[in-house]
Amino acid sequence: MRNEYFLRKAEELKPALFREEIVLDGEGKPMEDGEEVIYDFGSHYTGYLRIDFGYEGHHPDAPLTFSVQFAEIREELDLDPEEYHGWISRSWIQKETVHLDVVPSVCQLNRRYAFRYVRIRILHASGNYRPVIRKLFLTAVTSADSRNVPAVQFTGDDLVLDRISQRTLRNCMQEVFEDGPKRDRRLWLGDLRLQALANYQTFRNNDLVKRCLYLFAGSTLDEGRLASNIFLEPQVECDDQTMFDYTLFFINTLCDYYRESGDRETLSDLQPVCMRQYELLKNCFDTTGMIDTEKAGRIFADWNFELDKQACGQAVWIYAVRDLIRICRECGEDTTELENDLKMKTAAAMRLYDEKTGMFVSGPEQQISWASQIWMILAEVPDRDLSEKILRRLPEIKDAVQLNSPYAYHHYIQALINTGMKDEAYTAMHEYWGGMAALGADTFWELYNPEQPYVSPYGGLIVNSFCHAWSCTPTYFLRKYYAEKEPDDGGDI
Ligand code: RAM
Repeated sequence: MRNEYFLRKAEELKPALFREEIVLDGEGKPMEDGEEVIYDFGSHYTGYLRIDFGYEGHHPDAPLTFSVQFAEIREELDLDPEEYHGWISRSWIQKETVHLDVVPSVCQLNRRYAFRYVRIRILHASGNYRPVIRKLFLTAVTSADSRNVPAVQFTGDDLVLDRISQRTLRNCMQEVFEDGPKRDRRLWLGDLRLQALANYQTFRNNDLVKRCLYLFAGSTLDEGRLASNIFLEPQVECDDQTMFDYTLFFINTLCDYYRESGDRETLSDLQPVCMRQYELLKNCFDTTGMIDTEKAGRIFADWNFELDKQACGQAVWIYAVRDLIRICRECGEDTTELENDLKMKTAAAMRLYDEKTGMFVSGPEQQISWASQIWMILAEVPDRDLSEKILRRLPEIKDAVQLNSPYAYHHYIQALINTGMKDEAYTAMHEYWGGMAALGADTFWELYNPEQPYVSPYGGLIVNSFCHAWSCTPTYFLRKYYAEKEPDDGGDI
């Protein structure tokens, strides 16, 4: 379903991109067939590459063919694309074979790439000439305006995390908040929510958040259900997959946006979209208010195939409906039904609490996981004392299903902060994101588990994204909770 009014609003908010030119000198020496060279741009960029080829010898009498492979982290270059047999397309691998008909000339590669390293391998020239790489020109693009970032005097490891986070977000901020500039290069709801939070503390491009909200509202599935992600080209169209939690996060993202911007017009335009999601998801619960995971369909929560998602689904619903009530109140709507429903589903959620273990359990196997505890705490199902007990005990439960993504880890940090465990949150954040920094990350990664730093849910590291915006939230935590700042003046909700 298309809503032209919403899509027009989104189109009007399309941002201009800032460009930065970076030039590297080539080797400047004649290269043989089969010879290769790796260039390092010094940090991660999202952008376009041109390669200036000259030659030595006679006038070139045949095209030059070369391969070019881009890598976000150095380790990626050691992986052979031919050995990738995972379940998402190998077309994401940033490697091309190029024919250059005219030598000397500057070869413009058409795709936009996400990279720090580039490997160029000469495949075939001819007996007449040997190619020479003279220069590489990178045009980096972003819609993030660094001049908007409030000055905060961070030092030491805080400074490191803040910078890497900002670079991650900046390189993902294009015409929308992309999940990752290498893959999938599009707008996902769960990612958007976290990017928006980091953006409010840094680049402060509220209009980009607004644009993304209107894009989701402008292209929905049957009956107005919000998709988990949106394609932009050749025209805006939502993906046909839905995720229970991502659908609900539209509500939280709108509520946060209103809190920041005080933009009433957008709030009242989109409040009916939020209510529609609430209506559509009603049939995902049984008569006692407990989620039926068959009916709820896919719940994301983390990249972890072991994780039972029942408790997470129940809690995310509660977490979202709390914000839905705030939105509806602000719009002058009656919230009695929502409040009663919230009470019932919160009581149902408490039935997942197991006195024996002192933990929330999930699914038929009564699984204990970090994600279930975290989401129940964020949804304020347990009170503060119980939340604290759970969070203190959790690390001792060795077989509890762990967290695999910075996305899931973000929620752990937030749960600690909400429970008043600010010091523990700070330490955990530094250990986790600092672990990636210690491994040389220029931008934070899509997946990271300290026990298995190069974990991939896709069946191959080569398609992982190493600049993934859902991992950019240390800057949000540091600036919101650990730095001295002027008070906010957004909407009062
Ligand atoms: C990944 C995307 C995105 C995430 C989904 C669920 O493929 O890159 O970040 O939201 O999965």
